[in-house]
Amino acid sequence: MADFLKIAILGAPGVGKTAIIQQFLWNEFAEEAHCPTGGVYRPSVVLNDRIYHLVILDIPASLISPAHTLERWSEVGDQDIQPAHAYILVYDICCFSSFEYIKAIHQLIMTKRPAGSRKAPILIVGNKRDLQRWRVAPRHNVAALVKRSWKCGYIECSAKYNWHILLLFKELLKTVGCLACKGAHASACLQGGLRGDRCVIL
Ligand SMILES: Nc1nc2c(ncn2[C@@H]2O[C@H](COP(=O)(O)OP(=O)(O)O)[C@@H](O)[C@H]2O)c(=O)[nH]1
Ligand SMILES: [Mg+2]
Repeated sequence: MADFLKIAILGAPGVGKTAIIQQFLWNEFAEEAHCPTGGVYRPSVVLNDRIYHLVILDIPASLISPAHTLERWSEVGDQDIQPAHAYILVYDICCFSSFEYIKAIHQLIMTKRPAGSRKAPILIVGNKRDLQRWRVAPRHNVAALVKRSWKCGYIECSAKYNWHILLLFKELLKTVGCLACKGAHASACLQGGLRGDRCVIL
């Protein structure tokens, strides 16, 4: 049996949204900034003998920013985009304004969420962990705020060094409630799969 999951990745320009996706899909990292147009990716993920077909929306800040509305998500290149099943909000741990940015986006999601609807989980991701000597706030302070006040998951990663990239997608799937077998977390491994739209075994 396969499940379809739409995951929207949001955050200020330059925080590493595209870099995270590229590491996840292709184990690649580019030092230069990616084209800011975003994109839609459709990898398949195998987790505990189940296949999940993901639609990952790399949403450019020009489309959705704290000044915009969530209705504009339908403009992201896929005609039938519905509200996402899960959100990844990325900030740069060295950039305070990028945290303020996702704080506003989080508020926007909460405001636009239809009353009584099943809550799509939101995972907060602090990227650029490799630059942590320049971080603007202690990790435990941010994690506590995000978990206690926002009721969101929190994870830090480095897209540059492919550190915690798999873990963050796995955490997200767990949170979505897709983890059929909760005991099998330690043996995470990535296997090269299909070209282009990859098949990832978590
Ligand atoms: N040092 C470091 N740089 C990163 C990391 N992730 C992304 N970058 C760099 O940050 C810049 C912006 O990345 P990009 O993925 O284009 O950001 P986006 O606008 O959020 O999609 C690029 O120069 C990347 O090389 C990371 O984990 N560590
Ligand atoms: Mg980008």
